Amino acid sequence: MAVQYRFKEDFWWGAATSGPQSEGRFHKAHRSVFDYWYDTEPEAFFQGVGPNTASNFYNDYKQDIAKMKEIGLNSVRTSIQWTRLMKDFEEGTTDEDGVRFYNAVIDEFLRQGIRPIINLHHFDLPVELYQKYGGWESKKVVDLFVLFAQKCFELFGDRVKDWVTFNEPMVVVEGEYLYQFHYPKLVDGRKACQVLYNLNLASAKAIRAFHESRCAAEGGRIGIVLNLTPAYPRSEDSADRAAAAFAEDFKNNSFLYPAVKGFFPETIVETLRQDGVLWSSTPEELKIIAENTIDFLGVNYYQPFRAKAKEEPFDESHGWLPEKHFDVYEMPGRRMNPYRGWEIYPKAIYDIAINVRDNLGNIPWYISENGMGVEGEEKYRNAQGYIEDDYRIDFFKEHLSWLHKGIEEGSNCFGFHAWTPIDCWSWMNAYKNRYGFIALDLATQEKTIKKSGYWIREVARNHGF
Ligand code: BGP
Repeated sequence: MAVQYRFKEDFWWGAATSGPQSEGRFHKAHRSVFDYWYDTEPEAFFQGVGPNTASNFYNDYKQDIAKMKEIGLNSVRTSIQWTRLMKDFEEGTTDEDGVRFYNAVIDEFLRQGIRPIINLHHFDLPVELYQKYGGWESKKVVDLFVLFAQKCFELFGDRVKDWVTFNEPMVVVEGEYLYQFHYPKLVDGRKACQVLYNLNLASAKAIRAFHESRCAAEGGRIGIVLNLTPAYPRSEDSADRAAAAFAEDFKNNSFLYPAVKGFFPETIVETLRQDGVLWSSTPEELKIIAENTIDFLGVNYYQPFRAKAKEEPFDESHGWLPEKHFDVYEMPGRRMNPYRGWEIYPKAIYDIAINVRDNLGNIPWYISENGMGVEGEEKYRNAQGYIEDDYRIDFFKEHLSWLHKGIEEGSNCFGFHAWTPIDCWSWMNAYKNRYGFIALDLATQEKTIKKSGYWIREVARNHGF
């Protein structure tokens, strides 16, 4: 096969999932905020389906990993659930079955020759830490997270070489404290900003613990996974550009800068101070953030963000929101994924690559999630029994060709992970939109490879497409 877009031989071809979205709740002693939310308000979830069974990875991990191997993935990211691993969050004791399970999973990945990338937090805060301390609003919880992280490094760091502190911490800020799509569904700008700061602090403290552990000495690395939504202005007009610049700094750089450069964007600190919503910090904490930056960056890219200057003055009566400084711009004619309601704009991946090269010290990075969620895929199942998801293959090809261009121009990108290996449960949307290379039949738990799964196998084999 002629390869037009060739990637280097050791490029990561893989996919990402998370503990809460794949394992199911079997044998879990504690509840995460999502488990709790489902138990108390099941109707909030698409068709009333919660995280209880998910895609049954807890029981099926051997078969699932074998399938990931079959489609040629050389690396896979998943997460360790805080609520599964720990017996007592404050004493730092671990649950026997949790330790057994994650050991078995990691060993199975390695036995199949798949590199496991282990993430420590994928929206799954233990609900008792929310009820007792206010969750990420509290610096006590920051330290309890570090205790959990240390346990993970101790238990699994002999085999896991690539660690991630947080998946999409901005989604915690936005979903829980601004736009009400994650429990506790608050609208509280001041708390949102404190949580944003505390998550950055928690990541830096976990990175410090990692660098002090033997994992780092033995060649391990630690990073963070951020959902980057490059912000584009409606026009070149200075007011539109200023609006987009604020959105870029708030949505992307308020995690990217601390993680990579060790400090917050000055404009954000200044604006939040003027707005009276700046977080509380101490010089010691800022020093920890400055001194403990990431070894590599994961970028989840799904959609761009488009901003325009405010047309009406911001209504302060409901409290502060970042929208005080920009309006969302719905660009006419933009390409949309109609199922998820997200814009499709593959070139942004190139813009991210160039931004990393030019403004972030060309740190080693990879695409840690990219994908297309589609509803009702069963109708594309063919006579041979597999789903013909050509739209997904085209989506990946477009994104990969822009990524390839960025790499050709010197961006230090070492891999591409799709969301997700096997159709999995997705928060409020449950199983509405499917993303996997492998289809899940919810009724029978049968898992069948889609056309995109056979395609990615060829891509991995040929180092390109
Ligand atoms: C990312 C999350 C994933 C996954 C994905 C798809 O933001 O890291 O957990 O859910 O998005 O999004 P959704 O499931 O909302 O369609």
